[in-house]
Amino acid sequence: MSNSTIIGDALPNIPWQDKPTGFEGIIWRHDANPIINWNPTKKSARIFNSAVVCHGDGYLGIFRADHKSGRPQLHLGRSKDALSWDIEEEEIHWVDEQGKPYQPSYSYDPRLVEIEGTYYIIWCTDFGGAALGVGSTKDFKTFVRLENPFIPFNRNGVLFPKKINGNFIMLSRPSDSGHTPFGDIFLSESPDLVYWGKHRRVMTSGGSGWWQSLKIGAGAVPIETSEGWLLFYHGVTGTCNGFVYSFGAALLDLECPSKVLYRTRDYILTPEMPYETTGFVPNVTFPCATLQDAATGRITIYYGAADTYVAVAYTQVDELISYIKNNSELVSGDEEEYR
Ligand code: BMA
Repeated sequence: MSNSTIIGDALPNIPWQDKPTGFEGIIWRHDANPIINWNPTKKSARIFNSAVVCHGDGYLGIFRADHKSGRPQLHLGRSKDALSWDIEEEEIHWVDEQGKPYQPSYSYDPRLVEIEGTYYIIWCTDFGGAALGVGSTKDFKTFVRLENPFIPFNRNGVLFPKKINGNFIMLSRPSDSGHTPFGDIFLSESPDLVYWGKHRRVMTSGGSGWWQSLKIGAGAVPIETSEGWLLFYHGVTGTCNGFVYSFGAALLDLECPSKVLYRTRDYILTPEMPYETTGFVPNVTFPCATLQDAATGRITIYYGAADTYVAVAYTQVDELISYIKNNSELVSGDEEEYR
Protein backbone atom coordinates (compact mmCIF):
# COMPACT_ATOMS: atom_id res chain seq x y z
CA MET A 1 0.00 0.00 0.00
CA SER A 2 1.15 3.50 -0.79
CA ASN A 3 -0.66 5.55 1.87
CA SER A 4 -2.16 7.71 -0.85
CA THR A 5 -4.72 10.19 0.37
CA ILE A 6 -7.54 12.24 -1.10
CA ILE A 7 -7.11 15.99 -0.75
CA GLY A 8 -10.57 17.32 0.04
CA ASP A 9 -13.48 17.22 2.41
CA ALA A 10 -14.52 14.45 4.74
CA LEU A 11 -17.88 13.14 3.52
CA PRO A 12 -18.61 10.30 5.93
CA ASN A 13 -22.16 9.67 4.70
CA ILE A 14 -21.54 8.91 1.03
CA PRO A 15 -22.88 5.54 -0.16
CA TRP A 16 -20.51 2.75 0.72
CA GLN A 17 -20.26 -1.03 0.79
CA ASP A 18 -17.15 -2.97 1.77
CA LYS A 19 -15.41 -5.04 -0.86
CA PRO A 20 -17.10 -8.46 -1.01
CA THR A 21 -14.99 -11.19 0.54
CA GLY A 22 -12.99 -13.01 -2.09
CA PHE A 23 -13.58 -10.35 -4.78
CA GLU A 24 -10.36 -9.85 -6.70
CA GLY A 25 -11.04 -6.70 -8.71
CA ILE A 26 -10.12 -3.16 -7.77
CA ILE A 27 -13.65 -1.76 -8.19
CA TRP A 28 -16.71 -3.51 -6.83
CA ARG A 29 -20.33 -2.88 -7.73
CA HIS A 30 -23.13 -1.74 -5.42
CA ASP A 31 -25.14 -4.84 -4.59
CA ALA A 32 -28.49 -3.22 -5.43
CA ASN A 33 -27.53 -1.91 -8.87
CA PRO A 34 -28.94 -0.36 -10.91
CA ILE A 35 -30.07 2.52 -8.72
CA ILE A 36 -32.19 4.04 -11.53
CA ASN A 37 -34.22 1.74 -13.76
CA TRP A 38 -36.25 1.97 -17.02
CA ASN A 39 -38.97 4.65 -17.29
CA PRO A 40 -37.91 6.56 -14.17
CA THR A 41 -40.23 9.52 -14.80
CA LYS A 42 -43.36 10.01 -16.91
CA LYS A 43 -41.40 11.78 -19.61
CA SER A 44 -38.17 9.80 -19.43
CA ALA A 45 -37.51 6.39 -20.92
CA ARG A 46 -34.00 6.05 -19.53
CA ILE A 47 -31.68 7.95 -17.19
CA PHE A 48 -27.94 7.22 -17.34
CA ASN A 49 -24.51 8.95 -17.72
CA SER A 50 -25.29 11.41 -14.93
CA ALA A 51 -23.47 13.55 -12.36
CA VAL A 52 -23.91 14.09 -8.63
CA VAL A 53 -22.51 16.34 -5.88
CA CYS A 54 -22.87 16.60 -2.14
CA HIS A 55 -25.03 19.63 -1.29
CA GLY A 56 -26.12 20.79 2.15
CA ASP A 57 -27.18 17.76 4.15
CA GLY A 58 -28.02 15.78 1.01
CA TYR A 59 -27.07 15.40 -2.62
CA LEU A 60 -27.97 16.97 -5.94
CA GLY A 61 -27.56 15.49 -9.37
CA ILE A 62 -27.80 16.55 -12.99
CA PHE A 63 -29.27 13.62 -14.87
CA ARG A 64 -29.23 12.74 -18.51
CA ALA A 65 -32.78 11.74 -19.28
CA ASP A 66 -33.60 10.36 -22.70
CA HIS A 67 -37.22 11.36 -23.17
CA LYS A 68 -39.76 9.07 -24.74
CA SER A 69 -39.31 11.19 -27.87
CA GLY A 70 -35.75 9.80 -27.98
CA ARG A 71 -34.25 13.22 -27.30
CA PRO A 72 -31.99 13.66 -24.26
CA GLN A 73 -32.27 16.57 -21.83
CA LEU A 74 -30.84 17.38 -18.40
CA HIS A 75 -32.97 17.09 -15.27
CA LEU A 76 -32.24 18.08 -11.69
CA GLY A 77 -32.49 15.39 -9.01
CA ARG A 78 -32.35 15.41 -5.22
CA SER A 79 -31.45 12.71 -2.77
CA LYS A 80 -30.91 12.28 0.95
CA ASP A 81 -28.65 9.23 0.59
CA ALA A 82 -27.25 9.59 -2.97
CA LEU A 83 -28.85 6.27 -3.92
CA SER A 84 -32.58 6.92 -4.02
CA TRP A 85 -33.20 9.89 -6.32
CA ASP A 86 -36.16 12.19 -6.77
CA ILE A 87 -35.83 13.50 -10.31
CA GLU A 88 -37.76 16.51 -11.57
CA GLU A 89 -40.25 15.73 -14.30
CA GLU A 90 -39.41 18.92 -16.19
CA GLU A 91 -36.01 19.41 -17.76
CA ILE A 92 -33.68 22.23 -16.76
CA HIS A 93 -34.54 25.48 -18.53
CA TRP A 94 -31.46 27.45 -19.41
CA VAL A 95 -31.15 31.20 -19.80
CA ASP A 96 -28.32 33.17 -21.36
CA GLU A 97 -26.21 35.66 -19.44
CA GLN A 98 -28.85 38.36 -20.09
CA GLY A 99 -31.57 36.13 -18.65
CA LYS A 100 -33.23 35.26 -21.97
CA PRO A 101 -34.25 31.63 -22.65
CA TYR A 102 -31.42 29.69 -24.26
CA GLN A 103 -32.60 26.12 -24.42
CA PRO A 104 -30.47 23.45 -26.11
CA SER A 105 -32.40 21.21 -28.47
CA TYR A 106 -30.65 18.24 -26.89
CA SER A 107 -28.27 17.72 -23.96
CA TYR A 108 -26.40 14.66 -22.80
CA ASP A 109 -23.58 13.28 -20.67
CA PRO A 110 -23.42 16.05 -18.02
CA ARG A 111 -20.54 16.53 -15.63
CA LEU A 112 -21.00 18.71 -12.54
CA VAL A 113 -18.38 20.46 -10.43
CA GLU A 114 -18.17 23.21 -7.84
CA ILE A 115 -15.40 25.77 -8.28
CA GLU A 116 -15.10 28.66 -5.85
CA GLY A 117 -18.77 28.57 -4.82
CA THR A 118 -20.29 28.24 -8.30
CA TYR A 119 -21.50 24.97 -9.79
CA TYR A 120 -20.59 24.32 -13.41
CA ILE A 121 -22.27 21.86 -15.72
CA ILE A 122 -20.59 20.68 -18.90
CA TRP A 123 -22.56 18.61 -21.35
CA CYS A 124 -22.81 17.68 -24.98
CA THR A 125 -25.15 19.89 -26.97
CA ASP A 126 -26.04 21.08 -30.43
CA PHE A 127 -23.87 23.83 -31.85
CA GLY A 128 -23.92 23.14 -35.57
CA GLY A 129 -23.01 19.61 -34.54
CA ALA A 130 -22.24 17.87 -31.29
CA ALA A 131 -20.16 20.18 -29.12
CA LEU A 132 -19.70 21.05 -25.48
CA GLY A 133 -22.06 23.31 -23.59
CA VAL A 134 -21.07 25.02 -20.34
CA GLY A 135 -23.47 26.44 -17.82
CA SER A 136 -23.40 27.62 -14.25
CA THR A 137 -25.69 27.83 -11.29
CA LYS A 138 -25.31 28.99 -7.73
CA ASP A 139 -28.68 27.88 -6.39
CA PHE A 140 -29.87 25.06 -8.71
CA LYS A 141 -32.85 27.28 -9.58
CA THR A 142 -31.38 29.58 -12.24
CA PHE A 143 -29.21 27.84 -14.80
CA VAL A 144 -27.13 30.16 -17.00
CA ARG A 145 -25.62 29.00 -20.27
CA LEU A 146 -22.21 30.48 -20.91
CA GLU A 147 -20.24 30.62 -24.15
CA ASN A 148 -19.70 27.28 -25.82
CA PRO A 149 -16.00 26.57 -25.23
CA PHE A 150 -15.07 24.80 -28.43
CA ILE A 151 -16.22 24.46 -32.02
CA PRO A 152 -17.77 21.12 -33.08
CA PHE A 153 -17.20 18.28 -32.79
CA ASN A 154 -16.34 17.59 -29.21
CA ARG A 155 -17.65 15.48 -26.34
CA ASN A 156 -16.71 14.41 -22.82
CA GLY A 157 -15.97 17.83 -21.34
CA VAL A 158 -14.75 17.64 -17.75
CA LEU A 159 -13.66 20.65 -15.67
CA PHE A 160 -11.08 20.26 -12.91
CA PRO A 161 -12.47 21.16 -9.48
CA LYS A 162 -10.09 24.06 -9.03
CA LYS A 163 -8.12 26.52 -11.10
CA ILE A 164 -4.49 25.64 -11.68
CA ASN A 165 -2.03 28.52 -12.04
CA GLY A 166 -5.02 30.88 -12.22
CA ASN A 167 -6.81 29.12 -15.08
CA PHE A 168 -9.83 26.86 -15.43
CA ILE A 169 -8.74 23.51 -16.83
CA MET A 170 -10.95 21.39 -19.09
CA LEU A 171 -10.47 17.92 -20.48
CA SER A 172 -12.30 17.12 -23.70
CA ARG A 173 -12.37 14.70 -26.60
CA PRO A 174 -12.45 16.16 -30.12
CA SER A 175 -14.60 13.86 -32.25
CA ASP A 176 -16.77 13.69 -35.38
CA SER A 177 -20.43 14.03 -36.28
CA GLY A 178 -21.15 10.33 -35.89
CA HIS A 179 -20.27 7.70 -33.34
CA THR A 180 -16.55 8.55 -33.67
CA PRO A 181 -14.23 5.58 -34.12
CA PHE A 182 -11.22 7.54 -32.81
CA GLY A 183 -10.28 10.01 -30.11
CA ASP A 184 -7.81 11.08 -27.46
CA ILE A 185 -8.16 13.16 -24.30
CA PHE A 186 -7.02 16.78 -24.63
CA LEU A 187 -6.64 19.55 -22.06
CA SER A 188 -7.35 23.26 -22.51
CA GLU A 189 -6.97 26.26 -20.22
CA SER A 190 -9.02 29.41 -19.79
CA PRO A 191 -8.73 32.45 -17.54
CA ASP A 192 -12.46 33.22 -17.81
CA LEU A 193 -14.36 30.23 -19.28
CA VAL A 194 -14.69 32.23 -22.52
CA TYR A 195 -11.28 32.11 -24.17
CA TRP A 196 -9.64 28.70 -24.29
CA GLY A 197 -6.09 27.86 -25.30
CA LYS A 198 -2.82 26.18 -24.34
CA HIS A 199 -4.32 22.99 -25.78
CA ARG A 200 -2.40 19.82 -24.94
CA ARG A 201 -2.93 16.19 -25.71
CA VAL A 202 -3.01 14.31 -22.41
CA MET A 203 -3.71 10.68 -23.24
CA THR A 204 -3.88 8.62 -26.40
CA SER A 205 -6.07 5.65 -27.29
CA GLY A 206 -4.37 2.38 -28.13
CA GLY A 207 -1.49 0.59 -26.46
CA SER A 208 -1.48 -3.06 -25.58
CA GLY A 209 -4.84 -2.77 -23.79
CA TRP A 210 -7.33 -3.44 -26.58
CA TRP A 211 -10.26 -2.30 -24.43
CA GLN A 212 -9.12 1.29 -25.12
CA SER A 213 -7.94 0.75 -28.68
CA LEU A 214 -10.44 3.00 -30.51
CA LYS A 215 -11.06 6.03 -28.33
CA ILE A 216 -10.91 7.30 -24.78
CA GLY A 217 -12.79 10.07 -23.00
CA ALA A 218 -12.58 11.72 -19.60
CA GLY A 219 -15.17 10.43 -17.17
CA ALA A 220 -15.57 11.91 -13.71
CA VAL A 221 -14.20 15.21 -12.40
CA PRO A 222 -10.56 14.49 -11.44
CA ILE A 223 -9.97 13.82 -7.74
CA GLU A 224 -7.01 15.58 -6.12
CA THR A 225 -4.81 13.07 -4.30
CA SER A 226 -1.36 13.06 -2.75
CA GLU A 227 -0.13 11.15 -5.85
CA GLY A 228 -1.67 13.30 -8.59
CA TRP A 229 -5.07 13.96 -10.12
CA LEU A 230 -6.99 10.71 -10.19
CA LEU A 231 -9.01 10.47 -13.39
CA PHE A 232 -11.58 7.78 -14.20
CA TYR A 233 -12.01 7.62 -17.94
CA HIS A 234 -13.76 5.43 -20.48
CA GLY A 235 -12.02 3.40 -23.14
CA VAL A 236 -13.71 1.92 -26.19
CA THR A 237 -12.99 -1.07 -28.37
CA GLY A 238 -14.79 -2.14 -31.53
CA THR A 239 -16.26 -5.60 -31.97
CA CYS A 240 -18.30 -7.19 -34.75
CA ASN A 241 -21.28 -6.40 -32.55
CA GLY A 242 -20.45 -2.73 -31.93
CA PHE A 243 -18.51 -0.66 -29.42
CA VAL A 244 -17.72 -1.83 -25.87
CA TYR A 245 -17.19 0.86 -23.20
CA SER A 246 -15.03 -0.05 -20.19
CA PHE A 247 -13.31 2.11 -17.68
CA GLY A 248 -9.76 2.77 -16.65
CA ALA A 249 -7.98 5.17 -14.31
CA ALA A 250 -5.02 7.49 -14.63
CA LEU A 251 -2.91 9.75 -12.46
CA LEU A 252 -2.10 13.19 -13.87
CA ASP A 253 0.56 15.53 -12.56
CA LEU A 254 -0.83 17.89 -9.90
CA GLU A 255 0.89 21.02 -11.20
CA CYS A 256 0.88 20.15 -14.90
CA PRO A 257 -2.21 17.98 -15.44
CA SER A 258 -1.53 17.53 -19.16
CA LYS A 259 1.21 15.15 -18.05
CA VAL A 260 0.02 11.60 -17.45
CA LEU A 261 2.07 9.83 -14.79
CA TYR A 262 0.40 6.41 -14.79
CA ARG A 263 -2.59 4.80 -16.47
CA THR A 264 -4.07 1.34 -16.20
CA ARG A 265 -3.11 -1.08 -18.97
CA ASP A 266 -6.12 -3.29 -18.19
CA TYR A 267 -9.66 -2.03 -17.70
CA ILE A 268 -10.76 -1.69 -14.10
CA LEU A 269 -14.44 -2.26 -14.89
CA THR A 270 -16.04 -3.67 -18.03
CA PRO A 271 -19.61 -4.68 -18.92
CA GLU A 272 -20.32 -7.98 -17.17
CA MET A 273 -23.57 -7.62 -15.29
CA PRO A 274 -26.93 -7.96 -17.10
CA TYR A 275 -27.68 -4.24 -16.60
CA GLU A 276 -24.36 -3.43 -18.32
CA THR A 277 -24.49 -5.98 -21.14
CA THR A 278 -28.19 -5.57 -21.94
CA GLY A 279 -30.22 -2.43 -22.49
CA PHE A 280 -30.76 0.31 -25.05
CA VAL A 281 -27.08 0.16 -26.04
CA PRO A 282 -25.52 -3.08 -24.78
CA ASN A 283 -22.01 -3.26 -23.30
CA VAL A 284 -21.57 0.27 -22.01
CA THR A 285 -20.11 1.29 -18.66
CA PHE A 286 -19.58 5.05 -18.66
CA PRO A 287 -18.24 6.81 -15.51
CA CYS A 288 -19.45 10.40 -15.07
CA ALA A 289 -19.10 11.32 -11.39
CA THR A 290 -17.69 10.36 -8.02
CA LEU A 291 -18.26 11.22 -4.38
CA GLN A 292 -15.25 10.75 -2.13
CA ASP A 293 -14.47 10.87 1.56
CA ALA A 294 -11.00 12.26 2.25
CA ALA A 295 -11.05 10.87 5.80
CA THR A 296 -11.36 7.21 4.78
CA GLY A 297 -10.28 7.27 1.12
CA ARG A 298 -13.60 5.82 0.03
CA ILE A 299 -14.65 6.62 -3.53
CA THR A 300 -18.18 6.07 -4.81
CA ILE A 301 -18.40 6.06 -8.60
CA TYR A 302 -21.56 6.82 -10.60
CA TYR A 303 -21.70 5.33 -14.06
CA GLY A 304 -24.15 4.89 -16.85
CA ALA A 305 -24.87 1.28 -17.80
CA ALA A 306 -26.05 0.19 -21.25
CA ASP A 307 -27.36 3.73 -21.97
CA THR A 308 -30.30 2.72 -19.76
CA TYR A 309 -29.41 2.70 -16.07
CA VAL A 310 -27.49 4.58 -13.39
CA ALA A 311 -25.21 2.26 -11.44
CA VAL A 312 -22.78 2.72 -8.55
CA ALA A 313 -19.41 1.14 -7.80
CA TYR A 314 -16.87 1.53 -5.03
CA THR A 315 -13.12 1.66 -4.62
CA GLN A 316 -10.60 2.77 -2.04
CA VAL A 317 -8.03 5.40 -2.97
CA ASP A 318 -4.95 3.75 -1.48
CA GLU A 319 -5.62 0.38 -3.04
CA LEU A 320 -6.61 1.90 -6.38
CA ILE A 321 -3.52 4.10 -6.61
CA SER A 322 -1.21 1.19 -5.76
CA TYR A 323 -2.94 -0.78 -8.48
CA ILE A 324 -2.61 2.03 -11.06
CA LYS A 325 1.09 2.45 -10.30
CA ASN A 326 1.82 -1.28 -10.41
CA ASN A 327 -0.22 -1.98 -13.54
CA SER A 328 0.52 1.08 -15.60
CA GLU A 329 1.35 1.38 -19.26
CA LEU A 330 1.70 4.73 -20.97
CA VAL A 331 0.61 4.66 -24.60
CA SER A 332 2.73 5.96 -27.43
CA GLY A 333 1.82 9.65 -27.71
CA ASP A 334 1.22 10.15 -23.97
CA GLU A 335 4.72 11.46 -23.46
CA GLU A 336 4.90 13.83 -26.42
CA GLU A 337 6.28 17.13 -25.28
CA TYR A 338 3.99 19.99 -26.27
CA ARG A 339 4.60 21.86 -23.08
C1 BMA B 1 -21.27 7.93 -26.78
C2 BMA B 1 -22.21 8.88 -26.06
C3 BMA B 1 -22.61 8.29 -24.73
C4 BMA B 1 -23.06 6.86 -24.83
C5 BMA B 1 -22.07 6.05 -25.64
C6 BMA B 1 -22.53 4.64 -25.88
O1 BMA B 1 -20.96 8.40 -28.06
O2 BMA B 1 -23.36 9.07 -26.85
O3 BMA B 1 -23.67 9.05 -24.23
O4 BMA B 1 -23.15 6.31 -23.56
O5 BMA B 1 -21.86 6.66 -26.89
O6 BMA B 1 -23.72 4.62 -26.64
